[in-house]
Amino acid sequence: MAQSPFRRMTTPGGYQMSVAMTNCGERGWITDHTGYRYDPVDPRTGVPWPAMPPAFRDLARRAAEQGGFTGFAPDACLVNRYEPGTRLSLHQDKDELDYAAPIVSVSLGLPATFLFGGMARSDKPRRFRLVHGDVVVWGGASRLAYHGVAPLADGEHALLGRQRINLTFRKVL
Ligand code: MD3
Ligand code: FE
Repeated sequence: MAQSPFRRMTTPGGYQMSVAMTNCGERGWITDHTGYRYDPVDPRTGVPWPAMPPAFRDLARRAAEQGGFTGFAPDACLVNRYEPGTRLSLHQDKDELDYAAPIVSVSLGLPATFLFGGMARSDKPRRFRLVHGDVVVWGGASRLAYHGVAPLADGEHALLGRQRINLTFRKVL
């Protein structure tokens, strides 16, 4: 966070996201007026994203293994910061090359309502509460499901204060 600070990025449609983001690993997810992509360099600083800490990589690999995906080797970790009122609208994660690899998410801080939809945006999403310490493995049929996060309710978390941090581990190369 010190090397590559959180920032609110702009979508290709010209909207500023309410969620603030940063990355670590060989690639980081970014969006700007030209589109979405994974880039080795932080456009804010002009230097590569910070390395993925081995403890992060190992946690993601062990979680994927428990979910039935052996040998998960993430090369990107997107870090999302939610403050009260911020949300992530329904979307699919389609910017990775290999949909056979799962995505592993780690929730920290305030609880959130995760929206888990179907293969069409119009499918009514199911709601799941994600709390501090939850780790979820999204693979197979779920990998391309629409999903999002409902507006974050205000609160105070003992370790993280008035925010939720979510890590998503991805294999993008
Ligand atoms: C289900 N993040 O960064 S993590 C994202 O809580 C994203 O910040 C949410 O959606 C968050 O793209 C949800 C859980 C997650 C991540 C990727 C998925 C669920 C997924 C990809 C496919 C299906
Ligand atoms: Fe997503």
